[in-house]
Amino acid sequence: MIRTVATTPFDGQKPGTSGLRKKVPVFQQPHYVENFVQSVFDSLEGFEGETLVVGGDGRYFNRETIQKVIKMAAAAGFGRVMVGRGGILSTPATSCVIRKHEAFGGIILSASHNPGGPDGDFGIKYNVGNGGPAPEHVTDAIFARSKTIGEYRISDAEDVDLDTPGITRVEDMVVDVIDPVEDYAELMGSLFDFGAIRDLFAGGFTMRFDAMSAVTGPYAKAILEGELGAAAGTVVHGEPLPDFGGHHPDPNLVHAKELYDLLMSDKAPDLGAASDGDGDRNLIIGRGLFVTPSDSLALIAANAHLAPGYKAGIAGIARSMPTSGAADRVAEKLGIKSYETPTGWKFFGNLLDAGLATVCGEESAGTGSNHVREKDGLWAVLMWLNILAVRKQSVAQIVGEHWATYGRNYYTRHDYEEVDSAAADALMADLRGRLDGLAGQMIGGLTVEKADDFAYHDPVDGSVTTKQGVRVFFTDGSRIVYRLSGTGTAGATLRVYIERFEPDASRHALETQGALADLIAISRSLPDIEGRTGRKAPDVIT
Ligand code: G16
Repeated sequence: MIRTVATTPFDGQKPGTSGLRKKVPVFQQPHYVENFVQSVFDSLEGFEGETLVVGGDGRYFNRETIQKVIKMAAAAGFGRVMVGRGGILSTPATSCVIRKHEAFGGIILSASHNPGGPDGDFGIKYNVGNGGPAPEHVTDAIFARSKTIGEYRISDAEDVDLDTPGITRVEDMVVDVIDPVEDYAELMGSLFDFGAIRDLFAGGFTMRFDAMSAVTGPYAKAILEGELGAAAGTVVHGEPLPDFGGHHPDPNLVHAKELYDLLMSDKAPDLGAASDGDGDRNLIIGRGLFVTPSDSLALIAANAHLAPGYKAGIAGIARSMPTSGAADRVAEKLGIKSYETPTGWKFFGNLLDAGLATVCGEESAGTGSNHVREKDGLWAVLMWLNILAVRKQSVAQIVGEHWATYGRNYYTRHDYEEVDSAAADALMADLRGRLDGLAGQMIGGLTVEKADDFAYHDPVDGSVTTKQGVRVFFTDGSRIVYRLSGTGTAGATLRVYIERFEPDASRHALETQGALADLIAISRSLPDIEGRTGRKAPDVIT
């Protein structure tokens, strides 16, 4: 039976950079999940009888929420829900399933790289029919609805058995429990030269893939160890755990330190890689060399034609504004366009749908292409394996040759986490207020060329998105960017992105923080980070 339940609005159900993210206890409040899911459904039109894809990264509260979503989808009139077995579907696999089965949309339960468990984070994202994150006009409508909601509808049917593949029903709606890996693995097989990668592993190539006890374990085991013949044990932390084993499932040099240390040691395998909570981020480390996500994007763009799915070349490259300009140099050489978008994968959707860009990437460890409408961690790893298999060189040789050809963009991001929100807002407001007067000023030995607050004009739908980050450009081509994260759940996270281009190959082997030392000092003094936030140094450096 379908029940209508009276409710009252909750404050703050505003989707951020990537869906609604809050602490688990917030989501556990009675009606909290239901209010948000009903607000999503109330913001959509034309889904009667259509298919909704549902899955999550397996974190704490995943299964309970999936049951609610299924029962509410039945009450709302969806014709079918496709749900990953065990409630598991990585973010890119969800995008793949939505596209392949021409679903109306999908609900992904994840807070990505944020920690999980009873006191950790949880999240709900809605993806539209192209498989990508809901664009801003949809998330704005969801937020507006959440502020006025007075009731929701839910079936009182028994819970669905999520562990047995096959078809059941809730009310009139079909529930199809699907293998979470199958469609995705098939898509990867169509894009990459699995034969060449098999030969690479057969020839003794070694690798460690750290799934960080998150969603990519089953995918990586099936594809790397199963289809491609990587040695058993290549995938570590391969079981998705509700609390990710107590770690942040964030593939960066801080949270994947064990992997990094291994790759810097004399026991290093040829390649180290990792993915995050929901499988859309990636980390690539060669023997003795970390590849920054910005460089990885540029390298993938320059070498994509080596993979069968991209052999005709790429149409364009898109990167988020704070991502380094390395990819732009590749685009220039290839004679294709490059696009600069605000942070948030949703901004790539129009460019991909319109065929303007083929490869996209972000400094925040996200890389992907037009094969789905999400960034895709395992895709990036397979692309690297394909490139390594064809070029028969080490990661370090490939990166070194890339820098020699295009120059090197030294790049680092400094994060100040859980800063007092009012102090962070004031810091940004002060910077914005000073933008007009910065040009021509000499700071720490460098001269400011121009400064602005990034605004994006979408070339496809004409929409304009403003206030996406303060950019300070220097006359030597260096750049510092300031913005507040849209994915945190406690206080504010100030992100500072620092970049310098170095064309001289004899200066390509410097240590990154040292090579950027003068800019790093300016990045702290210009907005007086210590005075305004009390922080002498960042919490995380990547
Ligand atoms: C999300 C978005 C990305 C964004 C990242 C960091 O990634 O999808 O586009 O770059 O957050 O955003 P922020 O700097 O606002 O914290 P994920 O992997 O968390 O879904």
